[in-house]
Amino acid sequence: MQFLGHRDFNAPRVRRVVRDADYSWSGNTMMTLYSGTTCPFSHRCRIVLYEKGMDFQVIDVDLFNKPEDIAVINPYNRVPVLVDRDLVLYEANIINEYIDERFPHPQLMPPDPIMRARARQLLSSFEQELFSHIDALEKNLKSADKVRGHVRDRLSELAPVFSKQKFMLGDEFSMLDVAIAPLLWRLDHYGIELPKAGAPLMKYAERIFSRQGFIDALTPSEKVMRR
Ligand SMILES: N[C@@H](CCC(=O)N[C@@H](CS)C(=O)NCC(=O)O)C(=O)O
Repeated sequence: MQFLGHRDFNAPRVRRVVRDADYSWSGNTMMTLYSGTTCPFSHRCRIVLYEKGMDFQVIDVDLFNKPEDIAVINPYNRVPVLVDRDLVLYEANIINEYIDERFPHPQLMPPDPIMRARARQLLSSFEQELFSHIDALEKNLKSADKVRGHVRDRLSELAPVFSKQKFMLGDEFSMLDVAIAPLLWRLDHYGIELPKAGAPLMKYAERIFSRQGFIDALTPSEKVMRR
């Protein structure tokens, strides 16, 4: 596994496609994210890493030619996977909470236990209501049309919130915004069109898309998903 060196804070991170990589992680001291180049879950983790501005490396995993070694580090054989010395984590939200606690600035989960519990509840609702359908959209399964309608309706319900506030939890960017951003970025790509009433949600989406951390986190394949 290659070490990419220290971060120049003005430069976007180096990203490389790894096919014949050495996936053994012993001895590597840099936090490493194995990330799918078009994977919305990996996208979430990249956003958090870039928002934090600490040292890390991203290894691009080609999901159409997935290295067998991913199954060695994740029994579910999926990305994202985070390796931090002896710690190996999978599940995007778990990875993101770990990064947030390890590098508390800027803090993305609310500091107050009650608000934090609410945030986790909402993260769970996003998974159940929206992200559980990603596979159907990614693979354009038979159910994709029904799913498009479902996702459109759930997002339209959220839209009025953004007439009153800048971000999901108020005026501060948080883990909730990170969690939903990859879906908002992919709406055109998935063929999901919001009704006019969805305009405040799309304004909110643009606020996220203009953040430097969000821009830096995009892979070349993601950049072309939105016109
Ligand atoms: N619930 C998981 C979902 C991860 C997931 O579904 N990853 C997909 C790519 S987006 C994957 O690796 N699929 C296996 C494959 O394509 O072979 C998470 O939050 O990390």
